[in-house]
Amino acid sequence: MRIKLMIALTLAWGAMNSHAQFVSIDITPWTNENIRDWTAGNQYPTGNQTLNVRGVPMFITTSNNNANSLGVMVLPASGSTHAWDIPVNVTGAKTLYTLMNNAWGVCGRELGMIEVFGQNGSYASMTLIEGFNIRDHFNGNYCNSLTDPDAFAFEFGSVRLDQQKLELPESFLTDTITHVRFSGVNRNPDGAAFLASLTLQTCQGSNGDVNQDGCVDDSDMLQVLFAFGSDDPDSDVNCDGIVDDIDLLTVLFGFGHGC
Ligand SMILES: [Ca+2]
Ligand SMILES: [Ca+2]
Ligand SMILES: [Ca+2]
Repeated sequence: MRIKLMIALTLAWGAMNSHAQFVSIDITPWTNENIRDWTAGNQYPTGNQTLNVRGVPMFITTSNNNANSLGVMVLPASGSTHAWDIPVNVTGAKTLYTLMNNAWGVCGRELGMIEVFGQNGSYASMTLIEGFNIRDHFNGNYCNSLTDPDAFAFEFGSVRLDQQKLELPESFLTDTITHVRFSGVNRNPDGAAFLASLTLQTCQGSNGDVNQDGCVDDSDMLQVLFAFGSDDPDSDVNCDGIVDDIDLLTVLFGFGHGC
């Protein structure tokens, strides 16, 4: 089984001097359904393309190499918990983004989990709750609400591929993610969750060259000073979510490097 890790083109998304990079994880080997066959599914885009969702590149795939399909991993109707471990080899991750929804759905029910495992023991999880961060794929019957402020309604006519967001603990910045687990139970009408896309955002610490012109000098120091106290990711050298004295010191200690 060949696992493709696609380094999305950072240049195509967002600022050129951002430390953030996106890594799309291709789920093609585990897809088991084509949701373009579901109710109003022909309103979904076809797979094998990258969608821009809130500035995040999300790769969607096909099912059985059918160019007119949108392949997803949907929890099988086994009546018991099913879990997939998706291998990942990404160091320095900051945020995990998914595109998920489900069949049917009763608001408030737990449908499963997304878990993230680091080589050195870092761990994060996101519980999938119907009507909170995941909902029925199709408008009309069942549960159609999305109330998690971190979830984003991403709609195509009357169907949707909503985006979930999981901020990872800081320990992942120095750890390597070994795998992401998608698990849960398929129950009608509670819901059967599916995963359509998985992207990790990483943050690479730097030597203080925040404007990435190859030289650590007064222009980098000024950029960090002007952003001081903010969460400006372009000036947050160590990727801890705030621009503070640690970032400024990194620039000072790196002063003159590469000039
Ligand atoms: Ca519905
Ligand atoms: Ca510079
Ligand atoms: Ca910082």
